[in-house]
Amino acid sequence: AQLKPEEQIEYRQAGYSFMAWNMGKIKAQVVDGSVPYNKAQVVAAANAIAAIANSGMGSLYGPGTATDQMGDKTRLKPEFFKNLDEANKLARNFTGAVDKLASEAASGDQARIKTAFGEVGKTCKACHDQFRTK
Ligand code: ASC
Repeated sequence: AQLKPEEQIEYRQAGYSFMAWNMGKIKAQVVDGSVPYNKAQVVAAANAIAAIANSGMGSLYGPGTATDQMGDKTRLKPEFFKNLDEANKLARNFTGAVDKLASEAASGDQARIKTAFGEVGKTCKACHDQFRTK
């Protein structure tokens, strides 16, 4: 059965929250250097992000799950549902960048991981800029 709008919002927020935790680990080790680089941890983090991003999150963006109906439970702009082709394109850019981050993590090349991490961040931001309220 289709999840209720409240449930869709809860699960997608849980997914983004867990991805953000893992992005933070990669950032600390590979971008900031505030934590020593540990290949296995970065691989695990990148794989966790990829698994979540590729788990079918699109099904958590059903009708009635934007701010017009759900108020401050979500930051999803109602415009999302009028621009689904654009939303799908942004989602594909995101999963593509995440898959690249996972493959670079496996290589262990920190410079390449850093670049791929930056590319993932851009695809996060592209969707926020268009479809997330401030
Ligand atoms: C993160 C996070 C985001 C993105 C974004 C990239 O780690 O929580 O929302 O990266 O900041 O621009």
